[in-house]
Amino acid sequence: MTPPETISRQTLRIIDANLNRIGEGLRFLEELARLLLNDAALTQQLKTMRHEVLRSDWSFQRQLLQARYSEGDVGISIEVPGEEKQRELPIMIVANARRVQESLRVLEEMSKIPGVKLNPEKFKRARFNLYTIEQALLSKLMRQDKIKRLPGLYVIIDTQVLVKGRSHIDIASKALQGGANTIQLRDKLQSKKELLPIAQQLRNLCAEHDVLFIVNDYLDVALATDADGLHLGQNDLPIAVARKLLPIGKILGCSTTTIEQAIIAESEGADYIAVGSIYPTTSKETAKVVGLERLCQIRQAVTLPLIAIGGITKDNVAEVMAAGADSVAVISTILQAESPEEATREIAEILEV
Ligand code: TZP
Ligand code: MG
Repeated sequence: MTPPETISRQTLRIIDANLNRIGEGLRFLEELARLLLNDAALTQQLKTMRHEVLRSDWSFQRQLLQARYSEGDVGISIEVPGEEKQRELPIMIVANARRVQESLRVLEEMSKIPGVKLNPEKFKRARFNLYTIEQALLSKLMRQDKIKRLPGLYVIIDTQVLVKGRSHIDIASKALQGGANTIQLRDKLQSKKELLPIAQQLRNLCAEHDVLFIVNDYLDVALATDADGLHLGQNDLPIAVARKLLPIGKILGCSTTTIEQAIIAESEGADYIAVGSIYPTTSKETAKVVGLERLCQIRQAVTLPLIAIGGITKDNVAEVMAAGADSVAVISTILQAESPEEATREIAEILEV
């Protein structure tokens, strides 16, 4: 019988150092995903990866600890020119992801040494997974400034609800004067050829006021007008598909009525979730009334910003916010008001308190 092959101390030291580096780097990325980006899905993926990669039996862990000799590590005092002390967040994400990827690659190779009972495939899988997670972290970070501007009053200019004689741009200007911080264009009536110049005008107006402009339903109109984002419902392009097609810095919203839909939207890459209809509404024929209770439940289930929608007025906006909304979306209360500017201001003022 051939004796079991022993692993040299040098091999164990390399494995130990690289496992430590992976754990530290993944923990750093996880903290960013969790506390800075507020992204439950990415946090979960990083946590799972950290646990899977670092998991090993206790006797092997004991061998690694025994072989550890940090004081004698010549690498500690080596500095590379260009390794700055202060760094921007995106550079820190890339740097940490790269360290982990490199260490995963080292372990993949070390696993092939006779006697080492590690699975090279596990490290290879994790490395490829991390390339995708790194891209998702960076793209989320690039949308962060827009996502932070969402809380407040989200006014939807819906062609179908516009009072005759009032134009999209007119109402949008009034809503901006009144304190709206997001404008969405929603249109189920016109051709895209007719809609495009309206969308372009709204986009320019919003840019002048430094307010977000979102297009409902149409990815092509959002792209053509360089809108800040796109809003999709359950019967539109799936969120995961739109995420791939939208430029990295554009935000993506998703309409939901159930907890399951909200969880799926979050996991597929939505940046915010609309929940409704909270109250009865006449603005959307197919709307289901879900109530404040559902809003509370969705608040518990996801970490993304929530926008409550449906039947919202100055009289119920306080209770909607108290139930866990970050913003409220309003159509008829503003579009059909005698003074859209005043109607916007009344709600915006309550939100500021
Ligand atoms: N989605 C759920 S309810 C609704 C939409 C688009 C309509 C909301 O309009 P209003 O007039 O603010 O109730
Ligand atoms: Mg839609």
